[in-house]
Amino acid sequence: MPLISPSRRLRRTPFSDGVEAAGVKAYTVYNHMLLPTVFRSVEEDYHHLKEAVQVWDVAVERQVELRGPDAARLMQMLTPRDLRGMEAGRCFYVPIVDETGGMLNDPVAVKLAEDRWWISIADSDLLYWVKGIANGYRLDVLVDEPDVSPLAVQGPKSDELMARVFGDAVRDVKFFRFGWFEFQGRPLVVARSGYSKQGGFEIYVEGSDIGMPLWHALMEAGKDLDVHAGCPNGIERVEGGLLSYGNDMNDDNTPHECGLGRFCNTQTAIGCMGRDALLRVAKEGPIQQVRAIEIAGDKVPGCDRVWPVMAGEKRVGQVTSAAWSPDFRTNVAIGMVRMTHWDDRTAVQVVTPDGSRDAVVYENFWA
Ligand code: THG
Repeated sequence: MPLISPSRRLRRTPFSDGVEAAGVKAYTVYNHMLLPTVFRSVEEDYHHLKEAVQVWDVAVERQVELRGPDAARLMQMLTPRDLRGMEAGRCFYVPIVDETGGMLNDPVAVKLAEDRWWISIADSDLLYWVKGIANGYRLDVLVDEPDVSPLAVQGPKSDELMARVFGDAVRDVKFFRFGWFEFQGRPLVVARSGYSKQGGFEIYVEGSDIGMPLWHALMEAGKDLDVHAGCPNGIERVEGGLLSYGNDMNDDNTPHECGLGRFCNTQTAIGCMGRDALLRVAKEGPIQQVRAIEIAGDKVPGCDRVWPVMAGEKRVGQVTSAAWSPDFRTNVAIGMVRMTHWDDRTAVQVVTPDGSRDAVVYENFWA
């Protein structure tokens, strides 16, 4: 592969110096920013993530901040998930849809206070959609991208590492909740969340100046835990069925097609964009849906375009992410499959770049 030319448009993060000193081998671009994808090798990183603890530069999870009296109203306009029962101190995974019910993003909403929210976005320019709605409806709310960069600590030893840096109280933070914890006298949001199924935390680092000091503190405190720089792992996240916006879905898909119907309460999410369209699809049900797909044979190549899912001569879907799983000793994949073939254990074929392979559709992911 050719290199990518650095420039100001391709933003570095507060942790990029640490990432590069740790020997990052490849980057991708996400929200116009550098996101590491490989340190030692994707497979070595995978095993290490499941055994030890890693520190991830996920500053690309940019925040869209809503501040002001209409912040909560605006947040509910953005998502079909009912936010009425959501208290400050909680994080919600929320589909964001356009006026047709198409997915614009699948962020984590962080409720700091009734009048202050962070939307921790996936890879699409959500800021402009949110500003458009805030201004078009003349809402009393400020919308901007603050200097907040998430740093994730993931893996089975993440509780121990976090307790050493932030104190034992961090162990009591529950899944998808956050607390305020001090680092160098600065209060930071620390949530139990992250883009892996191995457990861990996300530190919302407010102020780029403390990025590298915090990075070093975690690396120093975790030496005997075998802490290493890591990143969202392309194998582990497919095993766990964690969706990637732009890969596994885009604005052509409804949340129901993405398997995110459980995060929609379209009946009661009054005022949300695309509500009428979603009420229709919720009633009729989707005709295709995200599924786990096992692809037979040796390690598949990287999936940088869709691979058709076939039932004989008939196209019944597409694979959008795939990887060889060392633990399950098979190729794991995520795809969109039509209703006629989405039942558990349906046999299909997948057209990979090096030929057609036998495959099986599953209703549940591996992890
Ligand atoms: N953390 C934060 N911001 C993010 C991500 C993150 N922004 C970008 C991207 N990841 C957004 N997409 C996701 C996808 C899945 C999850 C979180 C964000 C996730 N899902 C869990 C699951 O599906 O098992 C739990 C969902 C739930 O039960 O609420 O964690 O990772 N800050």
